[in-house]
Amino acid sequence: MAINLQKGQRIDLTKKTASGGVADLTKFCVGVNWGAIEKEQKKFFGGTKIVKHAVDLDLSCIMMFQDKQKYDHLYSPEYNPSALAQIGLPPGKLVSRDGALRHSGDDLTGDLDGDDGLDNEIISIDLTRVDPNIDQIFFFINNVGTEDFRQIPFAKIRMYEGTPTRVDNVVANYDIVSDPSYSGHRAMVLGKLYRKNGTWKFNAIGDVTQDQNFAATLMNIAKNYA
Ligand SMILES: [Ca+2]
Ligand SMILES: [Ca+2]
Repeated sequence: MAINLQKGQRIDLTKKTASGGVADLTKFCVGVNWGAIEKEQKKFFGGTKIVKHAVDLDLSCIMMFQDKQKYDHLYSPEYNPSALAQIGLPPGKLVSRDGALRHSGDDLTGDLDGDDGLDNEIISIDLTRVDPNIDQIFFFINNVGTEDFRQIPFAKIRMYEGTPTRVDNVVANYDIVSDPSYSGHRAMVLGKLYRKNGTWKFNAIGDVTQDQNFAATLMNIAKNYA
């Protein structure tokens, strides 16, 4: 049974084995599934039509080294590298240096034909490959556009076993548009994987912030959460 995560909830990363035992969950995906906004618009000669409005959410990740001075990152390669350089950030990339985390790529629209049941942006994780000097991995979401989370028809986060195109076993779910307190916000510190006594755990932080773009959220995390 998947856990419905509550804001601030901490979970152990374990799974049931076929023989009924418990094993560490080391390979899984963190995915976000969301929909484009649909609005009914009056037609000139009467009647209505549905107009679709793309929503570009970005799922990003920052991996903090123990010394808290260094980090690795996954964020969209679509971000302008020279604009990033001006604020001291490296260009976007989809694979972590240790090869442990992989991003499926920047989805610019959300589901245009209703919920397809698949996540639009996915980070695949293999905890056994994470650099031993990294002990916190933060996930965060920004909306590139101006809509706040409550205007998006659906936006769900989940942790699951499988691949970007195949969901085998959902470990945890997290609904980010149903919470009224998310109204008026376009950025969220989703949660963190953290290593404690050699074991990885997950904290569903779920803090919405006033950050205007992903770079502000990244710096906010490095300064206030790491
Ligand atoms: Ca995107
Ligand atoms: Ca989808």
